[in-house]
Amino acid sequence: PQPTLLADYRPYPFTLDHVSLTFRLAPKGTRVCAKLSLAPKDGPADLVLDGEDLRLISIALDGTALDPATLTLTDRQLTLPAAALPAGPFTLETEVEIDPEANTALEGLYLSGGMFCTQCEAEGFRHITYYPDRPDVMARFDVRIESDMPVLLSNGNPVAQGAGWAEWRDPWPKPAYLFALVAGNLVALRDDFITASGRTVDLAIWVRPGDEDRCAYAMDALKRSMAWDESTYGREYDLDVFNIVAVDDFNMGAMENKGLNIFNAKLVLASPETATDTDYERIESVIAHEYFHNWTGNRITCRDWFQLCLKEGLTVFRDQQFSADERSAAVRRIEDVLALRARQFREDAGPLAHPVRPESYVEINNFYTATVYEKGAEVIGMLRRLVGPEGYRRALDLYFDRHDGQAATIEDWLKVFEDACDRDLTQFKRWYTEAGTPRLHVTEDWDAEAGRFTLEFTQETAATPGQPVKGARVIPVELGLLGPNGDEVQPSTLIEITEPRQSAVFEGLSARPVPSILRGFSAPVILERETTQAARAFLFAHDTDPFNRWEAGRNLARTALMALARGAATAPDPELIAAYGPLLRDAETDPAFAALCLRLPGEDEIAAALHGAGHTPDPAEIHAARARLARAIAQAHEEALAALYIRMKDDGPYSPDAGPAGRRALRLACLGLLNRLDNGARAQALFAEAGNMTESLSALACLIETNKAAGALAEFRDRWAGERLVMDKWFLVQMLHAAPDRAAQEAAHLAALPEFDWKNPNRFRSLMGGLSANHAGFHHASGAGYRFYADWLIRMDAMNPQITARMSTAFETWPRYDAGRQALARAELQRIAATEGLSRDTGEMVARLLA
Ligand code: DPP
Ligand code: ZN
Repeated sequence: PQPTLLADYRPYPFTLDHVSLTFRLAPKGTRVCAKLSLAPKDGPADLVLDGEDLRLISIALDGTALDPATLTLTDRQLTLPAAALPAGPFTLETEVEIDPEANTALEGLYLSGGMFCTQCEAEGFRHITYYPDRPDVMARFDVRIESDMPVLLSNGNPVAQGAGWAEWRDPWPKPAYLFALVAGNLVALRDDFITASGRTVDLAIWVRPGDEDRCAYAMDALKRSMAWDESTYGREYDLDVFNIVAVDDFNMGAMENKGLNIFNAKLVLASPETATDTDYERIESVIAHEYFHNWTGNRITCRDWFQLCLKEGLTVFRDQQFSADERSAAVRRIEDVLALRARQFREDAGPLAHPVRPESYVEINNFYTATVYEKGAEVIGMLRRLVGPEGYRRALDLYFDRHDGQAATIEDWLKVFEDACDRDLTQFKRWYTEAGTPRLHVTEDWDAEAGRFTLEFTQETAATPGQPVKGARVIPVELGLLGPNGDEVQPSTLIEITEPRQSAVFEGLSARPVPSILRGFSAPVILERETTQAARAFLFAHDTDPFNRWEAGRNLARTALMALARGAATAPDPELIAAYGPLLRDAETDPAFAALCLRLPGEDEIAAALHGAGHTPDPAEIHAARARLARAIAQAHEEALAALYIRMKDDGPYSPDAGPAGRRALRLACLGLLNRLDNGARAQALFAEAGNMTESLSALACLIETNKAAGALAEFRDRWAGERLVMDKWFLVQMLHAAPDRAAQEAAHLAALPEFDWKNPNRFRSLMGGLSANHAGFHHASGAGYRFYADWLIRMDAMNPQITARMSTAFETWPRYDAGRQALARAELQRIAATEGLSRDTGEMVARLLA
């Protein structure tokens, strides 16, 4: 298939003012009537409408049926020649038939558990009707739904309804990807919100009967999000109603359709018994994310899909700001950076690397990536740092003023910063156009006589696919200097690196300082410092910037693990083990922070670091090194860990708030280490008494690791047999913690169980995602992990290409490993590539993985 190129963008030659849609819903034969009010923009042009898997029943121009001979119909488009069209405005009416029941790809209109629902981003609407399915065509929608389902929902405000029908009108022009329709047997949790200007908005979260008592947290998060967007960005909601629907079968996390957000059920439903603290935290941030899209995405949308980061990077940045305000900012920053490194740095370092704003795609669904989302958010964080909070607010106000109602570009976005802050962003724009994670190398020089401390920075970005040469980036580096006793001798200051090589000089110092560089992770770069474990331990104990304090501990641990894993050290680093002493003594002042410091770098992170340092990672050795270090830490600090494990116990009623969740996180981090010594004894007791899913699941993980889980797993399975979201966890935890030598076998065993409803994306992701996250299991030298995984990708591709393509990214690190593993992985990718009838989605991914 031909790629679509950014350089080929042309405006649509027609305006589409208004569309009216009528749906006669039926599982097999749904009829969709569409009436489009079109007008040529500048003279005659062919009218090209997108449409896939549609059966055209009738088509009429200005009320007169069209002779089928006048139109060209392919399996992707319907074209009416310019000569057949009037010179002025006209209406085009079509009726098509579609088959929601057969729609296993879950794009367009489909059935989930007996309910009709839609997913139109990015190009799902063309599976519903013939339409200019591109984000720069924005129209007002009127929708009529006819169905015997009790609840019938669409975008905008309700107009009227009766037995078997309902009508909706969305007053705000929108692109088709924001269209949504839901029809089902649903119940609602209702509430309302009064906006800053005093309008009442009716809020409802729609779920299957029986789930209504699991929506309170999502509703609370929604109301807090609405208030926050008013107070922080001055953005008010703009419809009379806001509806959220929870759906069991969903390709993504959630979708910001105007006035009718559709969510993967796992990001709405929560009770203490069924959801973990992490689930609650994610629900809060995704509810916020989708709500924030109302302004950043819907009121201002993207001109074309290359601009996806315009809405996603900004909206992720906004949801991160929201969570930081609602919870601990430092903890949230550390979690965001962990996720960024685990997913985005990994992507940037492999065959799938692409710029935040790509320039070419075959299937746009393949670009809903960590680079577009998370790096897109980092780029905005850097902009905010460079222009300051006031400059940022001015720029955002200008953005909303200037572009409301438009489909905008990254150029438009940067221009508002240039205009509002009087700054040239030409060089900064490279963050959007060039892929790859810059390496920022720092050396120190201390001139004792002059009292002068110099930091010399050099930056370099490695080649990525299609981009052999990179320019220097603008890198905002927040840094401070600490004196020998831990006092801050140079408070945090922002240095802008713009050159390939640049230095920063600090005068008037009485002793050699220890620099704390890249505070708050002020830029998404890999910082390379020539430093010692002792200097790291010093920062881990004294840094006044919490992010860098955590970072120092992480570097200390990663360095020790790398040495162990490649046999360069024979025993765990004593400097590291000692460093946990003060941390544990002080842990209660910020339990969530201490819990993060106790978490050792994961195996994939160690593998990436080894590869980055020029070594070939051995997954089995990495696994062993990590186990060994954890055990050594547990042995050295057993008493302190055991005391904290008892003191962090919460006897009150469960609350998902940051405070109690942080205490649980610390307690469970202690459990994870103690489990290496007590052979599952504490985990056994905790599993028996746990009053919430956070504790149950951690206990279960510990029991699996100590090979004591048979009884607990059976009990868990019996208790939660009817709860899909909980059973997903049951699959996931077993795969994450399976012994590497048995992981593929274990996966095959789980996949053969009747509960493995693989067509459900969440269930499939639990098992396959769990296997690929089991680093030493997936990358087992036998190739059994690769083989099993590829078998299932091939099977899933015929059912759901989008999920398959997304999951194929498990292979993106294959060039890191030894020749044997490379050959095994390559063979599996080639086998997938050779599959007959492979989807465009997966075809593009495996081609890039093999390039
Ligand atoms: N636009 C959706 C989001 O919020 C896509 N899943 O990220
Ligand atoms: Zn989004």
